[in-house]
Amino acid sequence: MTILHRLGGLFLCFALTLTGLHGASMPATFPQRTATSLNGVWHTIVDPYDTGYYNYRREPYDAEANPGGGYFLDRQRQDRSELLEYDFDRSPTLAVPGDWNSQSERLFYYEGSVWYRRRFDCPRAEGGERLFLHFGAANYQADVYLNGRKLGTHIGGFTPFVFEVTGAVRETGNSLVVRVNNVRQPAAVPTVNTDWWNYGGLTRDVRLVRTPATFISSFQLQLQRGTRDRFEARLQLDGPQRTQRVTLALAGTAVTAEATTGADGAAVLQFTAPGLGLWSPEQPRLYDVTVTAGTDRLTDRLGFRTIATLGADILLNGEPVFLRGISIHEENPQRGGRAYSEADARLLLGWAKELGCNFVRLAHYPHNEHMARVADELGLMVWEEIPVYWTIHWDDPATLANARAQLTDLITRDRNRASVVVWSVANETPVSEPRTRFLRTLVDTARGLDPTRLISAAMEVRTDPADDNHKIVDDPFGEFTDLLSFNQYIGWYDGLPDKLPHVRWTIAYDKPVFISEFGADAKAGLHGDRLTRFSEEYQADLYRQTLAMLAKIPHWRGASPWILCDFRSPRRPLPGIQDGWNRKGLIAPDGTRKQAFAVLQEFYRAKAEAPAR
Ligand code: GCB
Repeated sequence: MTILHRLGGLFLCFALTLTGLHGASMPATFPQRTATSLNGVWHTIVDPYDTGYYNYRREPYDAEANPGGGYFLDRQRQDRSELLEYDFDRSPTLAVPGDWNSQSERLFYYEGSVWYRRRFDCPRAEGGERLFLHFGAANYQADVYLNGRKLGTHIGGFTPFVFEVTGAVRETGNSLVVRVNNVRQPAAVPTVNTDWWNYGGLTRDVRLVRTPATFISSFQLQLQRGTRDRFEARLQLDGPQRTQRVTLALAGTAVTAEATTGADGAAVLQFTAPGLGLWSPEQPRLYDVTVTAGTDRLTDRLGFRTIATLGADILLNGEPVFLRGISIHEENPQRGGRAYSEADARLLLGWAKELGCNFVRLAHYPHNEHMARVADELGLMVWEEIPVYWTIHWDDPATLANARAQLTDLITRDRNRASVVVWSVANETPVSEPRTRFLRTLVDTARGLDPTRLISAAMEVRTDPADDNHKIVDDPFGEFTDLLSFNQYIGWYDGLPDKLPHVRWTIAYDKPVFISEFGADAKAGLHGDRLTRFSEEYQADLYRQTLAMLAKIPHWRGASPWILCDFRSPRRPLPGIQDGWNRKGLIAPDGTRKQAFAVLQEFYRAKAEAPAR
C-alpha cells in the first residue's frame, strides 16, 4: 500500500525534512476528492544557475551564514539595509497548470530551473482531518517547500505525487515554493534524446486535498478475470482507524456489498451482479460507484469490460475487435504547449472520434488523467505508456527504479478506467540482452499490479540483410507481451512508398499484430505529386499503400498511425516546412485536416462494418 508522508511527525525532526524526501505516490482516490485548487497565477524566478538553491545549501539552514536564505524561504526585505537579491512579489508570473515554454517567448527553449511561488490560506483542519498537497505532474524534477521547509523531491515529468502537510499548513499566508527543473539527463527516463518538446513547469493541476483522519486511499473495482458478472473490489484505508465497516453501491442498480477491513486497513469485496451492461466503444456504459468507510465517502464513475487475446485475436467482452487507432501526443496544437485540461482532452479525443477511431495510443509518457476519463465517456479504448524511449541506461538500477516508479504510479492512477486496455512499457528500444532484462522487469511490475490488461511495447522491425523487402519481427521481447506491436516507416525513412506493395513479412509470434506507428510528414497546404516529400499527396499515398500492405498480414488486428496532430519537436528544423514541428500529423495546428485524414477515415469506416479478422 501507499506509504504517505506524515509531515506532522517530520516537523519534529527538521533535519530529516532537509535530507530530500521523495514525493509519495498519489493515493488513487485523490482525483475524485473535492479539493482547494491552487491553480492560477504563480510568481516565478528563472534560475539557470540554481542560485536560489546552491548559494544557500548549507543545512540546517543558518540565517547568519546565509543572509536572505534560498529562494525557498520566500523572504521579504525586513529593513532597508537588508541584502536580499530576489523578490517573488515583484517577479513575473506564469499560469499553473501550464508549461513555461509556451507562456513566455524568452522561455521557449529554456531548460533549467524555475522557482514557482504561490501564497494561500487554508481553513483549520477539524476533527483530525488531514491535508495533502497534490501535484498532477511537474516536468522533470520538483523540489517542494512549504513555509520555508522542504517537503521533498519528486522525479519524473508525467506522474502525480503528494505530500502530507497536516500540521504544517497555517490558516493564513502559507508560502508554497516549488523549484522545477527540466534539464535532460542521460540516466533519466526519458533520456536526453526524444522527438518531442521538453516542456518544463508545473504542467498539471495543483490542489490541496482534505481527507478524514482515516480515509480510503485506494479503491479498485473490476470484473474478475474470465468472468462477466463476478466483481472484485479492493479497498485500502490509511489512518489510525484501520478496522472499519466499508460499503459499496452502484447507482441505478440493486448492487451493494460490504465488508470489514483487516488490521492492515485492507478489504476485498466480491459480489455477483448479473445483467450489468458492459463498457464498449459502441456503448460506453458507466456506473456511479459509491464507497464509504466511516466518515469517508467517495463516488467515481466506472465501466466494466474484459480484454484478452486468443491466438491472433484481441477479444473485447469476448468478441474479436480490430483496434482502429491513432497515436496522440499530449499537446494542444491550437493553443501551443502541453495539454492539461478536460477541454484539451475533449478536443483531441473528439478529433479521434471524427476519424472513426475506437482506440487511441497516448504516446510516449503518461498523459494527464482527464484523457482516460474522457475516453471512458466517449468510448475509446486507450493504450498508456511510460517514457522508456529509444536508448535508456539499461544497466543502471536507478534508471530501472525510476521507470518502475513511473509505471506503478500510472497504473495506480488509471486502473479503474475501463477505457485503458494496454499498458505499454517502452517505445523503439534497440534489441540487447540488458534491454530485454530491463523491460521484463517492467512487465512483471505491470502484471503484478494489474493482471487484467494487455501488456505491450512499441518494438522495431528488422530488415533481412539479403532482401530489403523482407521485414522480420523477431524481437525476443515479443515473447513477453500480449500484443505484438511494432513501429514501421517503410516509404518514409525506409525507401519510397512504391516499395510497399513488394514487402514480405516474417513474424515470429502467434499473437495479435498491432502497428503502433507508421506515417509521413506533410505540411498542410503543400501540394505536389505523390513523390514530393512533405506534400499532402505523398502522405495520403503512403497511407493508402501502407494500409493495403498491412491488410496482407494475417495476424493484423489494429494500428495507431503516427500521429493525430503535428507536434513541436526541436529535431525538426527544416525552414518553411517543419519550422520546429514534426509534420506527421493528420491535422495541422490550425485544425486543417490533411488529405491522409480522409484516407484513414474511409478505411476505418469500412473496418467498422467488417468483421474484426
Ligand atoms: C518514431 C518515434 C516517434 C517519432 C517518429 C518520427 O519512431 O517513436 O516518437 O516522432 O518516429 O516522426 O520519426
